[in-house]
Amino acid sequence: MNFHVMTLFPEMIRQAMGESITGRAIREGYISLDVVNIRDFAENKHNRVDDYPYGGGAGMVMQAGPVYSCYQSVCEGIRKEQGGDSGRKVRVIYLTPQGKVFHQGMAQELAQEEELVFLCGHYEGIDERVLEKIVTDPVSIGDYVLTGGELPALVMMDAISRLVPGVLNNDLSAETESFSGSLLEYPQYTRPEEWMGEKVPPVLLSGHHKNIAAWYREQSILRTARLRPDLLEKAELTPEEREWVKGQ
Ligand code: 6GU
Repeated sequence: MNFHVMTLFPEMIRQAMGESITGRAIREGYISLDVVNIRDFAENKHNRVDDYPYGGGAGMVMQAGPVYSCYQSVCEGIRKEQGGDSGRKVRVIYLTPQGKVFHQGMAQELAQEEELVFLCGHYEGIDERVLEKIVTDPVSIGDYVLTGGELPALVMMDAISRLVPGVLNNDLSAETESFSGSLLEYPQYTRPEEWMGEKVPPVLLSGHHKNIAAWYREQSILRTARLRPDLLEKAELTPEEREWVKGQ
């Protein structure tokens, strides 16, 4: 997976992606990160990339020219890296509260791509004409307003990275964790066996793997029912499990 990020705050992207699991994945070559500063494509000597909105109104708008030049530079980089045009249309994700709301299924779909380009806006937005020319996927990360697209791009890259083969230590964990099958994770415990008078559930100390697996499943279903009943509707439960959770 090769991520390309167009932003006015390149350090924000590099710093966050350089830490923890994504940082290791980059160093080990499972993912790559190409961050491009839109300001490098400013068309004036003051390096300004925003201007007043036509029609008036509050705030500033990012100009089409620098964003488009930045995009062309990213595309040129991809072509060079691939040794010619792959024929595949690269997906350009524009982070905007007006986009489709990001979810795990979208992360799974995007993780299949070889290249992903993220366009992070700032100020009040970006000139619509360049968005129409280059954006394939407008995406939001939820119904609240942020100051820019950097944090949403980081959220998406984090969620996508962990689905790329090799990024997590075990291929299983990305599968079994929260939201696969739309169930929340079961509670987890580690040493000590008793903490502030609270004991670890005895089944986990039993060494009986079948019982433990059944308890995990039960806890996942219970948690989902209590905390996210909306998820339970589309969850993959057996008819027996559906009947059982009704009685809980
Ligand atoms: Cl993608 N951008 C901004 N600015 N705010 C958001 C968002 C994106 N998703 C939720 N809020």
